[in-house]
Amino acid sequence: MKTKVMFAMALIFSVAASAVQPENVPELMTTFGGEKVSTLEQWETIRAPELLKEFTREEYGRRPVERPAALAFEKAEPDKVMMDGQAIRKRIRVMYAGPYGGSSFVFTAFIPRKEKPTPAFLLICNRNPDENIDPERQVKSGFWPAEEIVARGYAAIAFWNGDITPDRQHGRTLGVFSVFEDVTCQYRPRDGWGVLSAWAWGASRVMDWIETEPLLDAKHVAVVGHSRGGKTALVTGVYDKRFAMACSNDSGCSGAKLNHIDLPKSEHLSDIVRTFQFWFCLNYTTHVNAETAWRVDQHEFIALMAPRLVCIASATEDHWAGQEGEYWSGVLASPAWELYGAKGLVANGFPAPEHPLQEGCISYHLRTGKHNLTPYDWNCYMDFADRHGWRQ
Ligand code: GTR
Repeated sequence: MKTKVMFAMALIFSVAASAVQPENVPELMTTFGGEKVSTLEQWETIRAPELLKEFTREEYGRRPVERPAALAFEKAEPDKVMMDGQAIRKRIRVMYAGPYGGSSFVFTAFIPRKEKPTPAFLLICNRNPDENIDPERQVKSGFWPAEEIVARGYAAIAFWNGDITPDRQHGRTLGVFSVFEDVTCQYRPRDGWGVLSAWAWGASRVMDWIETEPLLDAKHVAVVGHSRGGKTALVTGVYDKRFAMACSNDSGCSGAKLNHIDLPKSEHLSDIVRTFQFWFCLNYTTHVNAETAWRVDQHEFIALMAPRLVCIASATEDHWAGQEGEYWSGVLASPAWELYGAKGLVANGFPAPEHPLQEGCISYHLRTGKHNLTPYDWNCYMDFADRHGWRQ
């Protein structure tokens, strides 16, 4: 009896009260034609492809290229032993060319000095690179705690999104866009890729290199991003199945947040499209102020990660990202994992801060504090990878 009471109390303390519930959410396991999806085969051959097509045409846009024929890697600097001898640092230049020219970007990898190939976390850094992903480690930031990542036995890899194309309206005419498209032409197809998809393309090119690097275990690579980077991490994982995990930190609207939930303080399509139309394809504007009339929602985008691992994270003060909406996407995406005989997000309700839910293949945690990517978030992601045997 006493144990029962204590168990009930523990449950109360680990579950925060949340009255907000999603409403009229598009049904994940019903096709656009109205057919119920109950087998893995139906999911893989009908439902997942039609969802991917919809998100590509209506939200993130169609890429003119995946891995280009002209792609090469070179050392931007000689390898260097750093972090008190714990890691080897590599600085790699990715060079690529297309019909309209060529471009390149450099990324940094700190790889633990181990006998075995190591699993890795790849950060898409959307903040000032000098302050957040300093390859010299003169400036250290909790946004990318590379020393801690290495100490836990994972490689820490990072690139700056602005090196793929700038995070501005005219970003759509620069960087990778100017290599594969005629950017002097005013016409932009309504389903042409937006900047989020371009950054995700960059993450996939880093994966192309990871696959060639014997010190790394390419089968266990997580892509991580915060906020706009967190939206991009999901786009990366969904379009590139080589990533075994996607960590979407405080990604909010057009990332992990469900639209079919009434969270007045959170960002809506009208807000994001007003300021950041260039992140998406032009068709996305059609859904402004009509997102709940659209036949899909973000949980269905997350479901396209199944059966791989997903981490979703929120922060208590980050109402703009819509914490409950991020949580509910995980819950409602879960049936996709069940078709693979796995569990998605195992939850008893919206959790209290610092009570990560990590039993299934979707991890969700709420952290006390502001919109940010912190060592606490990183440790949750690494705990989840540990739990799934990434460091054997
Ligand atoms: C905000 C934007 C969000 C989020 C955030 C960020 O201004 O409205 O969608 O992406 O920026 O990236 O920090």
